[in-house]
Amino acid sequence: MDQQITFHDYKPKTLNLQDAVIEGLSRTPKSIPPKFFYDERGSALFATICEQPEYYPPEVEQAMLAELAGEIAGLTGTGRVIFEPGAGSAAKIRLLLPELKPLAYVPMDISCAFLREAARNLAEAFPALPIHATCVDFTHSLPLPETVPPGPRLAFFPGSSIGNFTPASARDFLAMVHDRLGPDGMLLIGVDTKKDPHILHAAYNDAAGVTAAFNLNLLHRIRNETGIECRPENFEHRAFYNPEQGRIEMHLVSRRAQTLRLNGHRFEFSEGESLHTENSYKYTPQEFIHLAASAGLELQNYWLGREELFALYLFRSR
Ligand code: AVI
Repeated sequence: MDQQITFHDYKPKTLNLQDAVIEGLSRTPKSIPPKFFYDERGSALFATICEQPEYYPPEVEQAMLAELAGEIAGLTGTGRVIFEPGAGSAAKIRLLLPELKPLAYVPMDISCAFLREAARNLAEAFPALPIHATCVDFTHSLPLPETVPPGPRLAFFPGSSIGNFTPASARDFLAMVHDRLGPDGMLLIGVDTKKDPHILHAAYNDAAGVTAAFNLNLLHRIRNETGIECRPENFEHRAFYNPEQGRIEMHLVSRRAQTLRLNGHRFEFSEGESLHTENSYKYTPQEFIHLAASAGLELQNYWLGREELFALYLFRSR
């Protein structure tokens, strides 16, 4: 089975948590980038978020992929090279493979160990699929290894991960995808829609408290990995929809005045002061189609899922 998989390590730089913490806590307002959520416990908590009834995106998107796979294949044709930035467990692509019948699949992920395991599991389920597992920080580059055969390309970027970029960096990322697509390339992307703020609020404030635990885990991680003097119980989870910005914001709010100390640095928090941990932008179809057009992508088709909760877009490179 292993001849079916080639593995390519582009040695993504390990993220320096301590530098990011010092930099982020020195800012006004204080912030830490959301990529630091995903240590082992954070990734497990995110998987549990995806099972919460209030967090609709995974369920709606999966139903759409399963239902639309044949229609999507009718538009893309078969025999493409599919690459998936941030493929993770490569679960969603399974819904498309029987219809899209790709020439090769290139999962890209920053976690090499996780990627290897995902590639092995996928190879077991799809023994005829050539897999070129590519360990890379996809936010910086999207290399296609030399072993990848020539052929028209399809980028797959599900899960509304694009929502965690600012609109300006989303445009830059889509432009990088566009450059990788080459002639006749296509992009299939899942994007969360703007909707009733109550639905959004519930999705990021689930009753079981999993999203709160996910957010607070950032402080546990920072404490364990940098040794910062910090009591996570002195912070609380806050997530709300910001209609001016069109985004969910997640914050950790200080329950009291407190000082966090790290390597001779002191970071003062006043009571109620927030540490901004994530933005999750939501787009109307019109807004997203416009954003993608600014990155050179031309709309081929789009679909709205149950109650217009989520959207899938298929673009062609111009
Ligand atoms: C990974 N990303 C698309 C999720 C989102 O909805 O923005 C991360 C998340 N944060 C809290 N819940 C889920």
